[in-house]
Amino acid sequence: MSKKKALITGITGQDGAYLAKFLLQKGYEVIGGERQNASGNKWRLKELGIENKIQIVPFELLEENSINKEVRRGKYDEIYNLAAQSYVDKSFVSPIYTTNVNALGVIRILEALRQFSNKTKFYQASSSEMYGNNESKIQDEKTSFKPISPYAISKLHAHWMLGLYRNAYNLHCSSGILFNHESPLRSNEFVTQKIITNLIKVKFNLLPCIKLGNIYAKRDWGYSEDYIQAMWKMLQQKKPGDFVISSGNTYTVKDFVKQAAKYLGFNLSWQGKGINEKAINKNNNKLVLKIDKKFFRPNDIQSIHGNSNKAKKILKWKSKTSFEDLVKIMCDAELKKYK
Ligand code: NDP
Ligand code: GDR
Repeated sequence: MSKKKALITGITGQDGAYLAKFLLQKGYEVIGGERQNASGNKWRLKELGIENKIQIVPFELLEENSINKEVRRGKYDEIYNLAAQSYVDKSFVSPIYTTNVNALGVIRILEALRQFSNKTKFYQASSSEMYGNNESKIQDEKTSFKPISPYAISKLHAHWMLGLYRNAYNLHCSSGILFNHESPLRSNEFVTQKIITNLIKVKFNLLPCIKLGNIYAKRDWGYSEDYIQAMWKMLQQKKPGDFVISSGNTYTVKDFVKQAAKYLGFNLSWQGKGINEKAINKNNNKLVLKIDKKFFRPNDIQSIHGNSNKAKKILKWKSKTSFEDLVKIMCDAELKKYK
């Protein structure tokens, strides 16, 4: 039997790298889509030792021609669209660009599939951000969406378009509504990696202190390497669908700081309130963390908590890595760089 062939857009990102490794292990031929003006940085693929096992092709979500050409040429069994302007905070600064990439970009792919490759199975990276500050304490596939950022609205536009193409044109399209997932490959502009890299710098006296915004935001954090397996499982189903992928546990950003600080040997004392809140290391009386207004967003999700029972039942998938283990994996990987 010939090898299955998959295109992963956003191959240079966190999930793209882990998914590529996973599909290679499953015997796939993996092609990675890289955007125009790409970061050019393949450090994640190098880190996983797969840089030379993947063919890279141009794939720019802003360019219909680039997408049509590749979808037509590739004759893919599966396409995973992980590419996006994925920063929620940046979407407030660049709402038009974010919408063009995340919403229109997906329609460009769906149109290409409909016209040139309607047997290809398609995965779209949808997001828990689409729920916004919902009344439901726990979110599943039936919960209504109330997006509160340009990023979330762009993702919801794509999500609904995908549903339309599935129903109207019978395309095999599935959406993973993924809750936050992290790893040592996470960009340090996201809060978990920022906390860990900065705490380690503070520990080694390379940074005076760490500055954060809303530390009372609650997130349902899981591990990227667990979550990418659910993407693949979705495309192995006879029937496509939408699936919530989450750990089912929520913690505040402050809990994440506490857990990482404990693992890294800090003995924190929290003082003050609101913008004046800070954390001191009781071992040496030095400031470790303070709040900086600059890192607050115009709108923010206060709490998010996923229910992945559908994925458990149909995909036989569940989140395996605990919050404590996730923090440990990320801290150990960062500490290694200092040895
Ligand atoms: P990353 O930010 O790590 O990766 C994003 C990727 O998209 C990068 O490879 C980037 O390329 C590429 N990209 C950006 N703009 C374009 C463009 N115009 N055309 C083509 N490619 C582009 O994201 P993650 O790996 O964390 O997430 C993967 C997907 O899942 C994203 O769509 C994200 O929105 C979504 N998601 C992520 C969650 C998470 O917690 N990680 C949760 C829910 C959804 P370059 O390297 O050149 O910048
Ligand atoms: P998020 O992740 O916006 O949920 O999007 P991020 O880690 O950026 O923020 C999580 C929460 O932490 C608060 N926060 C800070 N965030 C950042 N980045 N920097 C800070 O200094 C800081 N201080 C507090 C934020 O306000 C927020 O409440 C991620 C991305 O991967 C999206 O692409 C994906 O769709 C969602 O997760 C699910």
